[in-house]
Amino acid sequence: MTTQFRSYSINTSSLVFSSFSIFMFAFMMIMVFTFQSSSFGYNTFAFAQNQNQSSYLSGMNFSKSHDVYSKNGFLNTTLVAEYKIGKVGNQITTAMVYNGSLPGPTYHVYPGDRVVINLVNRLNESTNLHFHGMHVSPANNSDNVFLEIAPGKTQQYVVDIPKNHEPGTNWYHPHLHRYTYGQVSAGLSGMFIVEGLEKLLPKPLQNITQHTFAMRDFPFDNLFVTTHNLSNTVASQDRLTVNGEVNPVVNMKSGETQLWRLANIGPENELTVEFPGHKFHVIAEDGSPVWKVWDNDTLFMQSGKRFDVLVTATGNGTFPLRSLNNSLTAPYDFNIATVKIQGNQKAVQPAANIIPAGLIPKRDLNLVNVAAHRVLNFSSNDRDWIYTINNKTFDPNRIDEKVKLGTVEEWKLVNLDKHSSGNIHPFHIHVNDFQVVSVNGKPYDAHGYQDTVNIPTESTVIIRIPFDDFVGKSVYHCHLLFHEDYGMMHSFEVVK
Ligand SMILES: [Cu+2]
Repeated sequence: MTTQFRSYSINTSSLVFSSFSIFMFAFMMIMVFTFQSSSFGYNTFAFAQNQNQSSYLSGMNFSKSHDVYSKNGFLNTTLVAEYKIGKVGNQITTAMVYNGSLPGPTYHVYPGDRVVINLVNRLNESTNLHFHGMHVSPANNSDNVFLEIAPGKTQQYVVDIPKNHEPGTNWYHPHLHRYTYGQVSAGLSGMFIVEGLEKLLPKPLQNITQHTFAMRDFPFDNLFVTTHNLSNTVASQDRLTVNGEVNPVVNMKSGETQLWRLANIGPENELTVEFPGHKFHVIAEDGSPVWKVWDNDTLFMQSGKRFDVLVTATGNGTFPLRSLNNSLTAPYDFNIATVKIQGNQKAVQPAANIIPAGLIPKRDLNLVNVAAHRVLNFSSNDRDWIYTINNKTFDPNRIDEKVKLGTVEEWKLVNLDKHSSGNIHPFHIHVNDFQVVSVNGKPYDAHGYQDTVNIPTESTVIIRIPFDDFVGKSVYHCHLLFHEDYGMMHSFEVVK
């Protein structure tokens, strides 16, 4: 049930222990107690009875994630980032949460919508917001990760979703350099779903039952949440949660086909997802519907990765949805969820007859002119916590790559780290999806576009990126958020 944190060698001198944060945490705890004791008439007595802190705290919890839908082309909402104490599994923990829930609210939007989110920062540190996988403007108060929202401040985000935006599963999380790993680890992430994917399926599947699996490792210890002092977490354990729960139950009827939106919205751990005896039919990757539906027994999902899959229940009984042993962060299998398949009286059409060959026309970037070739070398210095692209750590005031709007570029992504380091680097670029062209010199038969691709150790991945629609400054980076915070991020600017 537990997975282990990726271990970093400890270098305490590179982190300043924040006594101010400890003070704020103590202050917050007092406020929480004061608020709770005044909210019940009989609470003075109850408080006196509950002198044991853990029994008192056991009454508190995170809320369930709410579904928030846009209406008539508009979604106007408030997102409050704050601290909260609650339970993950049976363990009490302090988290950073959006609107009190774990994970944050799930937003359901449609192509053409205007999304207005008032982000209220009630943390004791700065934060901001990124919409991972969305093809939207990176400028001004849209998907702009260069904004910094100070403690106590509110920032209005306005995100205009293009009318031709693809339906699929995306997500949101803080993206402030140096704070991203700590804040996402502590609980800040949520789902952002562009509706309409099932409309691209054959008629019999258009009213299909859907489940979202917002998967993330959790919790860190309480001290980490307020101080981000990593030396506290190196030897600790975490648990995988799905929609805030440990090993939840999913019900299916035998023969039924469901649409599962699988998303790794955690800070760094990889999952190798398997549903024994069943195949995943992938209909969208990273929020992009595929031109070629493919199936596999397992799906490798690094931080940030999404797969929308069709699954047809076979047999009858209880089956684990699990993550397989990987040598990096979880050297053993563990459950993600438990699937209960019940016998179905009604005959259900076998899935093989209705699963489509593809959802969209193929747009092969192998066939287009390439305007520029670039090489990006990723390398790690684990001892000093320095992670670089082309030997440079992130500098928000430097533009690393200048790109012309309306062109397609070919980028060669090279992971210089040795196999023995275990340092894979999941590459992610904002705003613009890409097609993988080759892996280690071998042509890659892409099924569609993606926004995150793993660069294994001692490996080269070549991608082609169309820079359509949006000018402005944005970033690409390694999606192991620890690597990102310690330098492995660069900026690019799209110009006319
Ligand atoms: Cu990395």
